[in-house]
Amino acid sequence: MPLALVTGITGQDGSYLAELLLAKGYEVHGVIRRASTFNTERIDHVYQDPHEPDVRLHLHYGDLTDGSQLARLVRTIEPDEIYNLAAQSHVGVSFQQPEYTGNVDALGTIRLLEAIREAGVDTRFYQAATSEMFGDAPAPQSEDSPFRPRSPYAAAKLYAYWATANYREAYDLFAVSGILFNHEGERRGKTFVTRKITHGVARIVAGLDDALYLGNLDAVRDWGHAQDYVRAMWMMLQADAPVDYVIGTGETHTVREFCDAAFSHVGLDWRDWVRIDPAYYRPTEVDFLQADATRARRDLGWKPEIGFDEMVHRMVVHDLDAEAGLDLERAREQATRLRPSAPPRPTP
Ligand code: NAP
Ligand code: G4F
Repeated sequence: MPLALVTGITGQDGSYLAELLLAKGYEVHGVIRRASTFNTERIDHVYQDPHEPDVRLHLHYGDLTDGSQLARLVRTIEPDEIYNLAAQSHVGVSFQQPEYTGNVDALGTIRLLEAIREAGVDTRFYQAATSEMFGDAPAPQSEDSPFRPRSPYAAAKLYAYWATANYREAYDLFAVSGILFNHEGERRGKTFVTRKITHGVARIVAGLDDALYLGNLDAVRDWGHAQDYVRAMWMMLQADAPVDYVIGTGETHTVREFCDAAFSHVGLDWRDWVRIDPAYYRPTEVDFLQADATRARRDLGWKPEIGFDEMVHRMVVHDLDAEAGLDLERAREQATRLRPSAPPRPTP
């Protein structure tokens, strides 16, 4: 039975990856942070009581800032594959916590790579790199595009990217970076813009909010569904050789278009409900991300299966149910009775 160690297992991607690996027959070891409240909501449905027989999901306390524990986990578990998904993953927050973001996202990766090197285990390593590293490089961005990071988060992830490449070359480690473009879904954190919007739609329909406050509506992103992207992570570690890959759909939308798609799902005009709060503007913005994932399609045979419209649909339907207890039909009916509280319309 193959063994996988997953950092960031309680996150969006970690939870989907855990499901995928368990379905493929892996024994999965996840690293979780100690918190004063439960932080395992996304993996509760696959959690197994350790006292049951044939348990294949094991959780261990750990933190990317704690190198000695990472070393202990790698040495004792001896995983065949390691997926490093843990990160302070919010670009906006990284401007407020640049030092912490660097400690976790950059140095945390080095701590894990060092743990592997020192333990001498024969393992394959996946690093969660990001399209943010491209910054304002011309679109579409491929593996050959220049890196021009525009945030502390992107700079930290670029450090981790080069560290991964260096350990591959220096120590002959099967270590790869997946340069993943934005991927979303029903489990996306509620402070990322897509989920903030679909969650906001649900709260407005439920009468809990009368406006949704956003920042830059002009940003263009290449949004896919996280379930497709964790499959790409796994495929990269099954390849014959360690190669970095760009993963994305190639299709782009503005934040404004995402608003339109989500609000029109329930028959509302987004311009009546969305307001601009400059607090959400970033000191430097990444304006246009579009993936050229030709290499992944050619070498790995990877392609996305969930399109933009289906993704938005799934997120809106999920949030209407979770937040308002409504199905789409009843939500649309309820939305006809809503009246906007005379908001100033943002510039279209
Ligand atoms: P996410 O939902 O924010 O999950 C981040 C995970 O990292 C959570 O499990 C979190 O634990 C954990 N974590 C944070 N700080 C940690 C620390 N100091 N030590 C140990 N664990 C820590 O992120 P995601 O969307 O699943 O993304 C997964 C990875 O892919 C991240 O590295 C992200 O930067 C990268 N990435 C994401 C995207 C995307 O569009 N989603 C695109 C490219 C790259 P808690 O649950 O306790 O907070
Ligand atoms: O949803 P976002 O916060 O995602 P962002 O910054 O693109 O980063 C995400 O994708 C990266 C891959 O490219 C990952 F590496 C990273 O970990 C993360 O998952 O913001 C998307 C766009 C930005 O241009 C932002 O300025 O939406 C804009 N935006 C407008 N209003 C907003 C808001 N973003 C957030 N979070 N909140 C707003 O109110």
